[in-house]
Amino acid sequence: KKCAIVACPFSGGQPKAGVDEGPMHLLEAGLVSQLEGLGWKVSFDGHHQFEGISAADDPPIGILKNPRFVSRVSEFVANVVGKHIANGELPVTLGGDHSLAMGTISGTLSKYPEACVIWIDAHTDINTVESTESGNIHGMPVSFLMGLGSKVEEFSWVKSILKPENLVYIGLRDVDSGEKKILRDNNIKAFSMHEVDKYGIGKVVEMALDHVNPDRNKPIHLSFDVDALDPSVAPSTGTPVRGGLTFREGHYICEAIYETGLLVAMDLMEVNPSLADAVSVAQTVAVGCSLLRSALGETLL
Ligand code: DIR
Ligand code: MN
Ligand code: MN
Ligand code: MN
Repeated sequence: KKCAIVACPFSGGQPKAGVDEGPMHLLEAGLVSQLEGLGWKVSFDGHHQFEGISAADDPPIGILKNPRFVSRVSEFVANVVGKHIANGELPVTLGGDHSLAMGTISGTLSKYPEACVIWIDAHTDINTVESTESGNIHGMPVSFLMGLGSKVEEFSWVKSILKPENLVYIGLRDVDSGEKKILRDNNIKAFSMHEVDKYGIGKVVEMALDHVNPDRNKPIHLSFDVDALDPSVAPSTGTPVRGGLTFREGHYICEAIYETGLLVAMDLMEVNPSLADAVSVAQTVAVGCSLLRSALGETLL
């Protein structure tokens, strides 16, 4: 049992400063020793330092903001994650904003092209170059991974091999109209908070796994945006949306995925310790650590 912490202090996929401090806070809260306490051998090679690109050298492409910076960081992260998996380690990537998942999932797919992705988020992050209204690339990584929309030369390193049938969402409640069309057109399975209310989280996770992993034999990449949780549970994040997952629903998802024995990589994204008061920050950081522990095998009994 080996895992590797990939600490990514990166905020270029969205406009709010501070999300780059997420990894430092999660580690200062004792994440490494917490995972060691679950029996993992944990490697942590320090916080990656991403060299910024000046605004003058990174003008928008269309309306995409910081495209070169986002692309280069994600490409770097893809290589790091891919190497850890090749080493037999389970990479645990700490964001940073969710554009990083372009990198982490590329890394996972480089080793396991048939891996499925379970994306836990208030948002679908599947805007294309055509559909994005914000130009914030953290709202777009899934479309790049699937090769949707017109191609951007800067992102040509992304292999775009994620198939729609290998992706499932849980926790959605703020999906742009253009994204809703993309989900329909590509037949992408999604469980919004409506389905969580209707069926309960146990049934939703079972249905999600039945869709992407019917024989329970494919590797799983879990990409968890902390804004999937209700803002009362995880207040310190850049785009909170009310009506989210409870503390237990979030943890149940992680526990159930651990129980499959198929988890090969995990992301914990969008913790922003500069938003909200100190108590809320500590609460959000603690929840981030406990979600990670649940996904790596912590049980209640
Ligand atoms: C919105 C917000 N759909 C966008 N996305 C967010 O900017 O594309 N993702 N907040 O986490
Ligand atoms: Mn700080
Ligand atoms: Mn989100
Ligand atoms: Mn997200």
